[in-house]
Amino acid sequence: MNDGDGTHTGQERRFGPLGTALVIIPTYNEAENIKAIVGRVRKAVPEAHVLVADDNSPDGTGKLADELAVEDDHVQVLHRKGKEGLGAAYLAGFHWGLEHGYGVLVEMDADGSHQPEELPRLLTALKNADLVLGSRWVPGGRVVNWPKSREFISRGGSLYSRVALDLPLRDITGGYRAFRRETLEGLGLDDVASQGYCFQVDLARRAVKAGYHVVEVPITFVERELGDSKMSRDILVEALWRVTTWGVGERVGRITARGKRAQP
Ligand SMILES: Nc1nc2c(ncn2[C@@H]2O[C@H](COP(=O)(O)OP(=O)(O)O)[C@@H](O)[C@H]2O)c(=O)[nH]1
Ligand SMILES: [Mg+2]
Repeated sequence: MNDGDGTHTGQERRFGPLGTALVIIPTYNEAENIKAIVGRVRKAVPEAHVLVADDNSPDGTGKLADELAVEDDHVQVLHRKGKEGLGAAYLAGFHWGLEHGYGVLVEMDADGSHQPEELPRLLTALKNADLVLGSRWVPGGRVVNWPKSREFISRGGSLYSRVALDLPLRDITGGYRAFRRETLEGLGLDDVASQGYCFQVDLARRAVKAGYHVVEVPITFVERELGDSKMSRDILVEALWRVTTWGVGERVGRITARGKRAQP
C-alpha cells in the first residue's frame, strides 16, 4: 500500500506520537447500554476521553450520558437536535475532537459490539499507521451471535466494496476505527457521505486513495444483547448504490485520463 507522502515504504515511515485519544460513541436510544459501554471504555483505556454524540434520543440516553459526565471529567456529551444518522453524529464528534486538540479520534458503537477491551490493540497498531480498522474479516477476526444471513450481507458488502472500489481491505463497512488527527484533517470531511454504512466505506476509500497507511486489526464483534439496531434496508440499499456509482465514476475517470494521455 502507498504510504502517506509516497516517498517511504510502510516499514521505513516514521509516525509521530499519538496524543490523547477521544472515543466518540454515537447514540440513538441506547439507554440500556450507555452506562456499561462508557464504564468499559474508562476501565480499558483510563487515559482516553469519551464523547457521547446523542441525537436527542427519546429514551433519555442523553440525560444518562449527562449524569456520567457530571461524575467523570473524562466524559463529555454532544447533544444534537435530532436523528440525523450515524455519519452526521461522527462528523460532529470529529470536529469537536479536532477543535479540542485530541491526537486520536476513535469510532465505537454504544451497543457493546465493539469491545472496549480491544481498544488498546487498535491504539498500539495506530503507532505505525494513519488509520486502524477493527476488522471482522481478517484472520483472527470474528463475529459472535450473528445469524448467517447477516454475516453473508456484511461479508458480501465488504467484498463488493473491495472489488468495485479496488481497495486492499477486508472489512470496509465496520465501525470500530482509530484515526490519527492528521488523517482526518487530511481527508477533507466536508463532503463525506453521511448515511450508515456509506459513511464508513467513504472514509476508508478516501484514506486509501489519499495514500494513508491503513492497517486492519482483527476484532471479535459481538452482536448487541440490549436495544434495537437502527440499520435499515434503506441504508443498505443506499450503500450499495453509492458504492456502485463511486466504482463506476473511478473507472470512467481512469479511462478518460488514459484517453487524454494517448492523444497526440
Ligand atoms: N447519534 C446517532 N447515533 C446513531 C444513529 N443511528 C445509529 N446510531 C448509533 O450507531 C451505533 C451503531 O448502530 P446500530 O443500530 O447498532 O447498527 P448495527 O450495529 O449496524 O446494527 C449505535 O451506537 C447507535 O446508537 C443516529 O441517527 N444518530
Ligand atoms: Mg450494533
